[in-house]
Amino acid sequence: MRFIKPYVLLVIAGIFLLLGSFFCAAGNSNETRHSHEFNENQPFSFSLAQDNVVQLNETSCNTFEFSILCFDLANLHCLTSERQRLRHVLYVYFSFFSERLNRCTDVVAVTPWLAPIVWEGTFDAVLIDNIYKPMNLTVATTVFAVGKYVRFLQDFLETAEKHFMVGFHVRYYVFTDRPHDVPSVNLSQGRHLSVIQVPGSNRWQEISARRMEIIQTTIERQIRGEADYIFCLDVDSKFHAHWGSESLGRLVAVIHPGYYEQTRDRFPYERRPASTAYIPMDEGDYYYGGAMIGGFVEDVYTLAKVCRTRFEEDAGNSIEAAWQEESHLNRYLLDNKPSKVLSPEYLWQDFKAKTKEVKVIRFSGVIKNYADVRPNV
Ligand code: UD2
Repeated sequence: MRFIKPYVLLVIAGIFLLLGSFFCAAGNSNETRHSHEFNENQPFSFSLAQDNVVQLNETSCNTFEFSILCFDLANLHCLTSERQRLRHVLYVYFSFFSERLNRCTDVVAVTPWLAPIVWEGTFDAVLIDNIYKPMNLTVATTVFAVGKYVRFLQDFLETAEKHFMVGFHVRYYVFTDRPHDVPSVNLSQGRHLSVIQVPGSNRWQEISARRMEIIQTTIERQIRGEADYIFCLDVDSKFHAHWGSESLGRLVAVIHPGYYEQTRDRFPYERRPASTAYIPMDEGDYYYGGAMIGGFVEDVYTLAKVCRTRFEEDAGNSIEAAWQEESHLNRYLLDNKPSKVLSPEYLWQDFKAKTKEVKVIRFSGVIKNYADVRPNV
């Protein structure tokens, strides 16, 4: 030490001081950059209040979808112990800025009453599954196969096993006058099938229309105690791609593929004021397909009961609505707005060429020879 001059010591100390301040500055700038990125990814803050209502401090296209998701979750009366987990999941969901919703361009993804319209690219299937799967839900699925329509059951069930509510408990209720012709299809674990015998008819209009009555009475007798949600589907159809928990909601309807590009004066609503299904020319939201209704069991129960009563009232006045129960469904949904609307991806028709908005066909009616399968023409 005695050979080191004091000025050398001063130079070494200076170097250490310089290096120290350099590392400090670098550390701070890293922190600043990191917190900037963090803010960019979290442009919204929210909190779950006691009633699971989410409070947001900013709005965007995504807010619609997000608030409706929360609305449905609130309806499920999530347990308080679940709230912390939901807070996390909802945040992650909210951070998911889907390209289609964010741009709000080629399709409208929300109704004027702020219900989501479910299109491919507007949701994250894995995230939504992560919310609903822990709830241990059972989904009832009703399907009518009366007369020759029993021939459609095999494809319907086999494709449902591949694509429909996979990973959920599903209870199929098959209504038929030919129980012995119901095919045996291998069902995955947690999925069951009940066959319920119903009378045949020599009028297809009656078979189609009586579905509401039978759904109503079967919910009263059986389904109410066995399921949380219900979907009522046409049997002459096949699943082609994922149909999952993104479709769950309090009251769910599907936009008919034949009318999603039409203005409402072109919708085939019942136009005769004498019918209880009557919709004037200047009213109506969408033309909903009768091949799918869904929602909470109790909400679908009320829908079926009201439509059945109105159908019978019309029959008493010797009037049958233009498209039987589909006309009554459309009148009901005009007064009782669905909480979720499925795009025509969830109800396509095989004879119809795919359009550019429809990225995925999930469920589609097969081409059938009406004269061959119906009891009357
Ligand atoms: C339309 C609707 C259908 C219903 C009907 C009203 C779409 C795509 N389809 O279909 O949901 O509203 O118009 O009249 O929106 N069925 C039998 N046996 C029969 C006849 C019918 O089981 O002999 C059942 C079967 O489940 C069938 C459903 O009723 O899927 C509807 O009948 P449809 O498919 O013949 O009616 P369609 O194709 O005109």
